[in-house]
Amino acid sequence: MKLGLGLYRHMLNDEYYSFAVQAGCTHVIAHLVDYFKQGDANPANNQPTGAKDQPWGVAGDPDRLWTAEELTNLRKQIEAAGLKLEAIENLDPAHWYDILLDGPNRALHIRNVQSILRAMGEAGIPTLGYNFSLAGVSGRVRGPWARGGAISVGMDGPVDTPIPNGTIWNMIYDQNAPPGLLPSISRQELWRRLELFLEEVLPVAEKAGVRMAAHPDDPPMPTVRMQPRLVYQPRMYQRLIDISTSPSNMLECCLGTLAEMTDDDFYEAVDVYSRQKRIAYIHFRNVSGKVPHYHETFIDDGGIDMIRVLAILHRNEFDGVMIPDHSPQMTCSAPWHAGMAHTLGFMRAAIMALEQGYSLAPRD
Ligand SMILES: [Mn+2]
Repeated sequence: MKLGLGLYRHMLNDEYYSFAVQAGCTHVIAHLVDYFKQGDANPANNQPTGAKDQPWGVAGDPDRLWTAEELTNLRKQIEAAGLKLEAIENLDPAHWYDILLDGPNRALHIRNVQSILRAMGEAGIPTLGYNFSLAGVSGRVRGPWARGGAISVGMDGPVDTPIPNGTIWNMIYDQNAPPGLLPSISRQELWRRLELFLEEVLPVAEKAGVRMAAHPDDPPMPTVRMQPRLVYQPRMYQRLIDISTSPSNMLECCLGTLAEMTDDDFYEAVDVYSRQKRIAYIHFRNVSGKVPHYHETFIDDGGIDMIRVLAILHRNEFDGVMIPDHSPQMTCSAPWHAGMAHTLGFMRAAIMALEQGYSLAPRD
């Protein structure tokens, strides 16, 4: 098991790389989408949440794809700092919105994703995290709900406000879109769009040596903002895996999101997916409660026994990267850093204990 740190675009610099190395990380997962651009609801040193039904910000330049050259430079910078670049997390909505919407630019957007996959292969970056969703991460609220009154995020009920035209995946891709709302589609139609997408991009990913890693729907509700979701119960990840046996068809396994789900046994899900060797990397996070009422917690303080999770992953010989995902904001001058350091310290201690063969079996 490898310890990594997820860094947002504005954190991709030497200061943050040093912090990662100092905390015991060997890997970085990089976000290239600028979630914080022109958004007023997101403090830059926290995870993006937006307001409950407000977008994170404006998507990137639709005509500027990430090139092999800039990706190679990023990998080299990260390697110069003593780390490895394991994955790029998330596609920019500007580059693929009509794949999600089945819109007029779909063919162009398929070529966009194929180009990005080839560029990543050329740059030697092994994984692309993605989230096939219309509403994206929306419907979450912030409050002093974690231990000691630390600010965390969560959900306080379903969010059913429809998505306005020009917004997808919780970001604005067209600021001049005509007024109006995105019509609801069926779940069957959304699965069809995902299947078609994977059919067209997985062969390119495989040839480029890049794994596509799917994040489950966060928050995992059957519908969010009047649109269906794909993976909102643990068992639904299997349908995604079964779409293709390609070694590039992988999971970005978000433990917090799985824990927020209402059905199935959480530990069994971790066991089943890690035994199938289809987990590309892991978002390590704890929560209390289930959708539509849950809060993110400190890593040692939620409903999930995170040591038990690590023991399952260790037993199944999971050798991928794990990153802290989110943490509550600790009260100090560097809330993001403190939250990450706390989570990383917990993870490192448990991983060391497991790898050194200490018995971590529960008493009963
Ligand atoms: Mn996650």
